[in-house]
Amino acid sequence: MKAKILATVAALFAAQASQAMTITFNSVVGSGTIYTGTIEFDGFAFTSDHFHLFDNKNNLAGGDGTWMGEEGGERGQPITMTRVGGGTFSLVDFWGGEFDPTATPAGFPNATNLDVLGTTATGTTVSAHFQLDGIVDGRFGLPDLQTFTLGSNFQNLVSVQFSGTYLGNSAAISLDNINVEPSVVPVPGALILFGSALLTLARRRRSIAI
Ligand SMILES: [Ca+2]
Ligand SMILES: [Ca+2]
Ligand SMILES: [Ca+2]
Repeated sequence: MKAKILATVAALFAAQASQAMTITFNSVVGSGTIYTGTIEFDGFAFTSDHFHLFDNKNNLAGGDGTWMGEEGGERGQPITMTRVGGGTFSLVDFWGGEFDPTATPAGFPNATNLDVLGTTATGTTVSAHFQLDGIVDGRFGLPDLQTFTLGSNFQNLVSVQFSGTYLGNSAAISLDNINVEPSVVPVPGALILFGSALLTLARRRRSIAI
């Protein structure tokens, strides 16, 4: 009986475990439209003062279907992601890269480094600094975006900010296929069942002791 109760509780909480998911941006046609503010994908909000969604019809960096990008120079603005309606998540990995094969340092330079800054639910910050490979030959040819993997400290996050730099200044980046694990808060019903299971166990132990 005890094993059965514990198995039920374990199954209950396994069902509540977070599920990994990939944000592809592919639900929106990447027309190159300038976005100012927020656009939502798969329960996540992406916010910036100036960013774009492109696809492989544009001869920019080659993403996987639609991808998100921001330019450098005076237009270079960080992109911040949060969960719609609040909540925490883990950032596992993402595709990142430069932005425009024709970009020049004098214009809107491609980033040589991509920085990721996470803020946790307790207010602490975690950061990761990635070096880009300099490969950005457009949608054909070589892969332009690399996969960057975050450490285990990128969890319990309330927001993540992506930004690029070239010689210390704001520079252009692209993002795609962001793998996240949204945290799942156990529903009240599950907590009640868990409490009931513990109570039953306690009673059985007491009756055995008597
Ligand atoms: Ca995509
Ligand atoms: Ca690249
Ligand atoms: Ca390419």
